[in-house]
Amino acid sequence: MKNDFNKRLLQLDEQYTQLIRRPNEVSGLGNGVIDRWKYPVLTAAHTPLFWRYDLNEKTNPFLMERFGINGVFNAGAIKWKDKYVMMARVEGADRKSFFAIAESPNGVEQFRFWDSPVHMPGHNDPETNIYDIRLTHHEDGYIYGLFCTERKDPSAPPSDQSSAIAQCGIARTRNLVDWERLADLRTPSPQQRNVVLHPELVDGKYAFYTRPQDGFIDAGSGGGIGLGFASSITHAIIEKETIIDPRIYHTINEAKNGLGPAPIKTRLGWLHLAHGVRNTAAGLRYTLYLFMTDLYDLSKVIYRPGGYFIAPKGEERVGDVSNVVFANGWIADKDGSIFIYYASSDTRMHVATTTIEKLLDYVVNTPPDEYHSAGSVNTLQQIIDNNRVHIKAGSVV
Ligand code: M1P
Repeated sequence: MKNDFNKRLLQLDEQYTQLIRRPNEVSGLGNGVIDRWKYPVLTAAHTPLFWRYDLNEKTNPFLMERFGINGVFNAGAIKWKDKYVMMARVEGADRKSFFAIAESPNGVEQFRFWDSPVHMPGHNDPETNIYDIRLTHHEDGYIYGLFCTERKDPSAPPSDQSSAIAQCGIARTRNLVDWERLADLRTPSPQQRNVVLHPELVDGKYAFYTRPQDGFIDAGSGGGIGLGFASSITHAIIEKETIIDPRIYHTINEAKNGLGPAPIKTRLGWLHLAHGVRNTAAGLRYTLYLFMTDLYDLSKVIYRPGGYFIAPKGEERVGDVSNVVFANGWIADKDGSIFIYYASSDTRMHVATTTIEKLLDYVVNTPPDEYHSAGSVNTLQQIIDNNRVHIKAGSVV
């Protein structure tokens, strides 16, 4: 029995170490906008063995998992002490999510979890579940984490054990370890998810991107990504939400949308990464898209490239909630590199890399959606016509 325990422990350790040390590589030629990396950067198997197993042979002679991890996904991200840090949504086999921090030396491989998960303080009205944190290094000096809180809908009848209320929790920290929980955000909307704090004050107020929704799943009358302001962050109240990026019929965001991470400030405007959700016969399909707002008027969208920026591909298409890519974390390095951390199918984390110059080119020069097939054909024909000169000159073929 003793030998078996030790042998299995060695095997598990070897398997884990190989995974954590595995070098990553760019996958294929790509589309010129981003490079996808071959291996997922965080998965359930990246969680430490000492989380999942009781390593005492006396109390766990078969060396079984005692705490199953179902998935690691929807991570916030930040550069912290020269390390690339993700604050991931870790979902246990019991379906409850919590946050845990993993760091990498170069942003694309060797992500390793810190020893303990984040102990996020609660308050008087404890939530059942927390998930999808967005990290904002704010100009006031704090790092804020805005996340979704979920509680059972008190008005649901006893026969309904599914209906829930989603709202936005707010916490702040100076070291990513000790978190101060602030009051949950209050808005005019019955439910909220995908709320993000803007990194700068606007006329002395905190600016929030919201996603008003009527129900837990359905956006309902919630028209898209909203913008609102609050004078206090410790008891943040938004009186009015203005929709800045609406849902639109027969587009990638017809069903719902939501902002991803906090926007990146560029010389042309604020660069936003968001997810859009469309209907299909097989259910909802989540893709990512970019848009840009004015540097001084956050409500004004100045570039809105048509279509999606990243869609689920290959193994990304399959998981707990299939056909989903979702991003709530990216890192902009000082040298202009961008690391986009995206989850696939509510199961695992991936990275795509690019540069700020490429993303600016993408948002400025990608044709906008014309909202009908004839418009798409006109856009395509324009590209073909412009290319004729190159085809004739023989420089392309
Ligand atoms: O399952 C896909 C995503 O669904 C929700 O996102 P949204 O509110 O935009 O539909 C969230 O539960 C998210 O965590 C999840 O990845």
